Amino acid sequence: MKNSVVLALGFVLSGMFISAQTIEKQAPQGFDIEKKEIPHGKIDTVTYESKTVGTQRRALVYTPPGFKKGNKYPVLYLLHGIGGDEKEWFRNGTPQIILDNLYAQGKVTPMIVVLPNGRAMKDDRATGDIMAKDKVEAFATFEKDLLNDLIPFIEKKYPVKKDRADRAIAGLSMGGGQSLNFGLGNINKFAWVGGFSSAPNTKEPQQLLPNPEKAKELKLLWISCGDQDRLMPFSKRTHDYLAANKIPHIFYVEPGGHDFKVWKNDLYLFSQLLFKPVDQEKMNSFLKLD
Ligand code: FER
Repeated sequence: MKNSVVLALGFVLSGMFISAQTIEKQAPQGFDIEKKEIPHGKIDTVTYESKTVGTQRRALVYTPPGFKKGNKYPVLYLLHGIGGDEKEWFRNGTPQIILDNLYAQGKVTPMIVVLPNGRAMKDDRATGDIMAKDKVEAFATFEKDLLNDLIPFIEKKYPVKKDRADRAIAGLSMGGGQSLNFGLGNINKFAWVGGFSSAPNTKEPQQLLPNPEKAKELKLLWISCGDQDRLMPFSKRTHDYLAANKIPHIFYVEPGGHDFKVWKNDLYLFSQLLFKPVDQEKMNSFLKLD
């Protein structure tokens, strides 16, 4: 009896050790440098009708290298921060370069990446006082725009898989809070959820996930934050609640502050986990990856 417990514990610990060893935590040099000689994905600007806002709204859409209309792709909705718009990731985070480079190495499952404007209001530009109440509230309104307007538009216009298992949501800061709020609030719609350096708009854990067991239906729940980021408490309290409720998730405390160096690294790591079989044992061992 005792021997078997020791054996089981040894097995679990060795699994943790192996996982921790094999998980790359920092993108290698050059991961975000454009390489001319490899195939490139394509960025489109799309306009969709938002019944939620009552306007035509814009989003960018990245289709992967080798994209074919005849195939069907999973989709990642990738959300920006409080000072950004649909171009923030594209300009500062260059997901198109990071992903092109990963595709060239066969490291990501082909997916479509949608970069929406998460400030769902008539004037959705990041101008004037970006912290104004109506602008901050518009980040919450975006839940309706995303679910009722943007996702149906993308699913009509692009060849995409429509199961929850083929839909991911992630974002940085305000977009991280949105991803946790919308993703965990709509587990029937999203199976992959990532919050990078999530902002104070992140709901309190009890509100975020009143029934923690439900989160076991997720394929991946990723929470990361730079160790120098003053917004750490919003990630930490979410992690603490998940850990207390034994919900498998990744909590990655990485070197850095509240900036794109961290978020590019997050995208590099997170994108490689998406839309692939999940090893639950491995997930558990990621409980705290730092
Ligand atoms: C705040 C501090 C930071 C806040 C939002 C942020 C709404 C968002 C930062 C970002 O998106 O980079 O108090 O309140």
